[in-house]
Amino acid sequence: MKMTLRWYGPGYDSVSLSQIRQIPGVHGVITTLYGTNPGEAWDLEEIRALKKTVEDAGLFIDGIESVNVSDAIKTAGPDRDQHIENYIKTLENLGKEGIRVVCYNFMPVFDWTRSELARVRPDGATVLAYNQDVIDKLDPDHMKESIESMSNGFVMPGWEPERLDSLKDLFNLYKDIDSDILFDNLVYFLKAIEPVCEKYDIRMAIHPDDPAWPIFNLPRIITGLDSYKRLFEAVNKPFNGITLCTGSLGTNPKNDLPGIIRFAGDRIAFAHVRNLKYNSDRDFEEAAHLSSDGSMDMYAIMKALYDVKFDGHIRPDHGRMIWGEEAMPGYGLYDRALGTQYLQGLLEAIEKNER
Ligand SMILES: [Mn+2]
Repeated sequence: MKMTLRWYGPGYDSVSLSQIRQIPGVHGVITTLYGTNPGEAWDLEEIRALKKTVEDAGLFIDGIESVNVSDAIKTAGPDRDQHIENYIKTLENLGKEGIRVVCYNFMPVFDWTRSELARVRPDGATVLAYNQDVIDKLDPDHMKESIESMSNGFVMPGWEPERLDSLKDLFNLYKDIDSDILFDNLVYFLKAIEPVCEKYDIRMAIHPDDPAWPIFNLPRIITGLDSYKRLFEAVNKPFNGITLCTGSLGTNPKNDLPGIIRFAGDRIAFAHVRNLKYNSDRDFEEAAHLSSDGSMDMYAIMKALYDVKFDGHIRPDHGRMIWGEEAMPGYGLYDRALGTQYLQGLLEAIEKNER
């Protein structure tokens, strides 16, 4: 397992590569090419320049999160095949630069959804939180404003303003898309990119839906064990992998995370490991990575990853905002750095104990 940190690139991230370089055990970053829109092909020279920036700082690009899939691909719109061709070009360019893991998601309209970006916890830390009653009362058309007003002036990943400016049109695109159609569109996409992934040995790592149930009447297809059974059966090839994200799958307390890890096994191409605290079945908040701060057994999660011989890249996920840091909610330096140390500590203990 190689420890990484998500990094949004110069001009977008409050955290610098030199800071990341000083976190013990961190091998590289998970990043993306900002300024590109879903559906466009990424330029080889721009990928090279990003790679050089990261490598000059003594780190590696250990994976891309994300190459976003366009709404035309998700809805089988008129531009679908052109966008897939562009996606293939992007994968080819990433493959030429030795980048082998690509995270993506197939969520309609909204990426991850939270009702609060700065809920205050008893120790004064602020965290992202979700309350179903608040979401149920919310007009999805105003989701953009509500997220923007809470995001400290940062552009939140998945909530790019250009896209969300036309929310009504977006909802319209999905009005006839149920979960079976969405799943078929995912399979169509995967089959189309299979040859380029196999040529360059790229593993596609689909991120689970967050939260792991339908919201705003939009379908969700990657929510737990049954989704993975269906996904692996539909495209039974090693390139068709997953991002094991405990924070997203774990939004549903019925998801047995170690069980899912053991089922997915070598299809886990990338891992996001973090903790959540459930306050009720309608309300949860993000917690420190430490097991006792939340509701998850982080030891059991790391042990399961060890047992399935997961040897890919792992990163802590959303951190709490602590020590007065000002950053994109969930993506400050301090708490995620603490997370890397805790997860590596668990792993060292597991490895030495097993030897
Ligand atoms: Mn995640």
